[in-house]
Amino acid sequence: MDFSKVPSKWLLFCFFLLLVVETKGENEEKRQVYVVYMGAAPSDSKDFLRESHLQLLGSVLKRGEKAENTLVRNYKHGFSGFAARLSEAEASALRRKPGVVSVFVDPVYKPHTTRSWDFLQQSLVIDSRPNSDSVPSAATADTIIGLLDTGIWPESQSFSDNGFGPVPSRWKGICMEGSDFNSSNCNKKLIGARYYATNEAPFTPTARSNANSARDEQGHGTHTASTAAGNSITGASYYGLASGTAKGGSTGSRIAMYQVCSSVGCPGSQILAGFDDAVADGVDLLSVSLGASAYYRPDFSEDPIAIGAFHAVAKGITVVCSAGNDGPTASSVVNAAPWILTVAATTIDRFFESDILLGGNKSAIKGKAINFSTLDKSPNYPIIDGGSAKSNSSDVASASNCEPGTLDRSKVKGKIVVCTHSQSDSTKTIKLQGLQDLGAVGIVFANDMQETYVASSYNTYPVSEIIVQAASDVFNYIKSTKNPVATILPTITVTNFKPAPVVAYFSSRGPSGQTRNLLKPDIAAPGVNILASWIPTSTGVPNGQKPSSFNLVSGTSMACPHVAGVAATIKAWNPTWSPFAIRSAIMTTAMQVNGDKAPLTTASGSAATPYDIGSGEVVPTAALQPGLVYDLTTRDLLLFLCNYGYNSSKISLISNDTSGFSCPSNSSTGLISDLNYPSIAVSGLKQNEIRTVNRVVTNVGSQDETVYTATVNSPAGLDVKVVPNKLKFSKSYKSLDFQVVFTMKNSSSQGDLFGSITWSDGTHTVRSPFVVATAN
Ligand SMILES: *[C@@H]1O[C@H](CO)[C@@H](O)[C@H](O)[C@H]1NC(C)=O
Ligand SMILES: *[C@@H]1O[C@H](CO)[C@@H](O)[C@H](O)[C@H]1NC(C)=O
Ligand SMILES: *[C@@H]1O[C@H](CO)[C@@H](O)[C@H](O)[C@H]1NC(C)=O
Ligand SMILES: *[C@@H]1O[C@H](CO)[C@@H](O)[C@H](O)[C@H]1NC(C)=O
Ligand SMILES: *[C@@H]1O[C@H](CO)[C@@H](O)[C@H](O)[C@H]1NC(C)=O
Ligand SMILES: *[C@@H]1O[C@H](CO)[C@@H](O)[C@H](O)[C@H]1NC(C)=O
Ligand SMILES: *[C@@H]1O[C@H](CO)[C@@H](O)[C@H](O)[C@H]1NC(C)=O
Ligand SMILES: CC(=O)N[C@H]1CO[C@H](CO)[C@@H](O)[C@@H]1O
Repeated sequence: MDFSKVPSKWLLFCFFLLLVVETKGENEEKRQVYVVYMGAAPSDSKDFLRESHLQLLGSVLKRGEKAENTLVRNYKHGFSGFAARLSEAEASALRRKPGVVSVFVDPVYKPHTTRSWDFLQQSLVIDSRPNSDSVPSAATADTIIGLLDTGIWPESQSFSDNGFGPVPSRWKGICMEGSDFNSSNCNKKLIGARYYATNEAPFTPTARSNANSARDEQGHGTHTASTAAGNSITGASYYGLASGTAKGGSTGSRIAMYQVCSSVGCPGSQILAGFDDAVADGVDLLSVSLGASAYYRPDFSEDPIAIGAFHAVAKGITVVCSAGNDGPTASSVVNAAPWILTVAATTIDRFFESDILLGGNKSAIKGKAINFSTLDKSPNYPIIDGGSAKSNSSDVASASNCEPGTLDRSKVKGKIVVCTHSQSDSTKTIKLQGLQDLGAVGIVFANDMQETYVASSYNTYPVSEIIVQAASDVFNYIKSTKNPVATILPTITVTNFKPAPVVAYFSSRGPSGQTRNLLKPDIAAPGVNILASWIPTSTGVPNGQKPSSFNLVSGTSMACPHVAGVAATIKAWNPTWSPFAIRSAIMTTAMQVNGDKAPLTTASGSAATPYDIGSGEVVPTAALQPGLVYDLTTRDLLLFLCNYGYNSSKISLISNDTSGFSCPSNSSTGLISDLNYPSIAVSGLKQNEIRTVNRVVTNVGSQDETVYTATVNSPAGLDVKVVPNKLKFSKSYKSLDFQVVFTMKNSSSQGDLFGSITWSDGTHTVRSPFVVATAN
């Protein structure tokens, strides 16, 4: 198999499958880690639960084998279950035991940064929240944000506890001792840290750098934690770039880090342990910037994030997750369970420009990238196209792409090389390493995709990235002269860049692969070139400089903690609100226009749809005063599971709140549309068919007596009515029902039709996007 021709996403998928199924079949005795999920934890003794887990495990093992020896860890706070080393036969036997919801091979998830896995060990970057100054400070509110991530760098200024009062007494967490990390690394800001060591390959201490400690050695967790709740730090920059104040979304919140990822990934068994402990420790909110790849989307009952989040939310803990970085492919969104707040990524109005100057004094070609190169400012360096430097044994196409091993050293040494690049190629890091080894002085990547706004960081190596149109100017120049020369200019920070925000090309898209009757993602937030705290690293430090304590990074990973920060502020203002009310406030107050008041667009320039941005770009100030909220209860989620196809017996294992609950006999996937969600999705609507969707809104505004009126924005061919279209709230009528009636009028309108309904009382605007997928 020629791997250079295989799309990298598929390679990643294959790699993933290898991790998962490697040991299957070939040997019944060969064991791997399985997760055994047993639903809600009973309220009684935790010690008893461990005993019963061991007993259950022992019942499938060979006589004489000790259950203790195969148990990896058990879950007993947020939910019940365990992880154990099992053979396939033992796993199947457990699957048939009463009380077991699911048994699945421990999957490996990854942080949602834009870099492919090989990049994670290198450099990634962060950014301060735009315009967060206008958000009232909730410094006295004591919201506790837990993060499941790669760990934390406790010495970062972002986590200093100056000015913080005592740790809230309801906090039950710990600061776990580990290598280079002890209890004095936690303080009144960073109030808890846990890690999950294991001896399972490939996660053994020797295989990972951050063995046995919550200390972050990747940078990702430090970045997300400081974005969610880091202190305000003036004079922050990444080697002079993006300089300003770095500030978390909720500076007054406390932070608890659950290190569930190491350099080799995030095992599901550890993600579950993080959720289990966070629930017991007393976090108010969880920010989870990791997930499965879009090509491996397990059922809710076999997805550690969906399972952990379900039980956290049932306890009133808001769970915010990244949507994934597999866009712009349709239906690539992950973490799409209806109890999760799913976040897409957009750009901010800051951009990093690294221009290319060609010989003969042509005007500079605008490129992007972050470089710390020391090239001359005048175009003194020979520039060639990779294809013309091919080695004798390779073909022009591979050489044009600068695939490793295709270039002739003597032809590229001392030169700037132009490489075409598409998503299916080897990664840019791999290409860069190859060219660096051959002695090239710089690289121009001519991208065939829409990553227009994402500036990758190349540290000390001179790189610029341009889009295909600009590339033709470069290629024409190279052809036009005998000795073409060029240089790559210093990276500059461009502020007030327009348009912004724009949907990040990498952001994963709807519709949800699990159900077309629930709209995902939910919301969009900044996730491109974000500046936030980082671990000190010796790699990529420009000559004569000290390692930066900040970095610029991109990914839905970075968008997620922005929304977690907003959710924490709402929670601080309204401590009794459910996770669903908080999510509703964030979604119904989002904006659908950019800084120029023009509709939000994708990186390719097309109008952004709810499949790209959910209800829109988060507006932190507006989210504090939503007026009305679409609330839910755990029971509504159980009803969702009925409609999704789970039977009553499965649901009664998952939730212990099922007394008197059974699935209605009319349960159907169509009724998922009736879940009281702040957005609406209806699928399979036929010509002339009428579909009615139910909703309930609750007045949370300061006026008890108020009247809201509905307006509808509907696409051509679809008739949409809100009944009634006026809602009169009063002291005794805080919650009111209404219906949205969809009628398909024009059969030539086909596909996914988007629109919105908006309630307004003149002060508040409460908007819900809808999508109607027509029958085909
Ligand atoms: C249900 O499970 C939760 C943990 O998920 C536990 O805290 C609660 O006490 C349980 N309730 C009952 C009635 O067992
Ligand atoms: C924690 O580690 C630091 C530095 O290694 C040391 O100075 C301090 O005494 C340790 N504290 C505890 C409680 O062990
Ligand atoms: C380019 O033009 C500038 C002034 O416009 C001049 O100073 C410089 O020498 C020129 N360089 C070349 C290579 O022609
Ligand atoms: C490639 O082929 C050319 C012409 O056939 C020859 O001169 C050159 O030495 C070859 N280069 C290598 C590295 O084999
Ligand atoms: C419920 O569904 C599970 C599988 O999800 C199945 O094993 C079980 O037999 C079903 N129970 C009933 C009562 O249909
Ligand atoms: C489904 O059945 C329940 C009673 O079990 C009823 O209240 C509800 O109205 C029914 N829904 C529909 C859409 O028929
Ligand atoms: C139906 O929709 C098509 C395309 O959207 C439009 O051209 C046509 O005028 C519509 N017909 C009616 C009767 O509205
Ligand atoms: C941000 C930064 O350091 N950029 C560097 C990029 O490379 C030029 C030289 O080509 C340096 O002068 C810049 O400082």
